[in-house]
Amino acid sequence: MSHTLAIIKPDAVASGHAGKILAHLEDAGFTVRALRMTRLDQTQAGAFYEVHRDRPFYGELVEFMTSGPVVPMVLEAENAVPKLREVIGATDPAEAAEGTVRKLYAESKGRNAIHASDSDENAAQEISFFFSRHERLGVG
Ligand code: 3AN
Repeated sequence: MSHTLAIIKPDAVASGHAGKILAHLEDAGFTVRALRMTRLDQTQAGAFYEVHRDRPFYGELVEFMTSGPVVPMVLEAENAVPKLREVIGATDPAEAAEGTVRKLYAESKGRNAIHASDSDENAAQEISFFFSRHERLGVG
């Protein structure tokens, strides 16, 4: 079993889709190992998206991710990272496959409902960013 980090983003929390997205992920075979609702400040969101600092959408991304509550969670499954990327679909909902979380719930490339780690290395880093060892119940 391996682990990945998902974040239900402010657009999906605000539109009342957090519960449906959580159910979707559980139905897809993930076990939730840690979860909370929180609101990121500019410093936290800036640090989380540090790798995108030079991208033209960085400012917009940080502003959006601090605009309301988010729901980060640790998910467990076999091949959790690639499996979750498949379940959430392409970054742009217009290009996301039918039945994926982004196809169902995302509004646009920026307001795209959910984040998922893109490698095992980043998953470990992102899990530690949000959850202490105690909170993730001894996992990872
Ligand atoms: P993914 O979330 O699918 O890994 P990345 O890593 O290319 O996509 O981008 C990270 C985040 O930056 C995306 N989740 C999205 O919210 C935001 N983003 C990506 N491209 C754009 C864009 N062209 N305009 C606004 N936001 C974007």
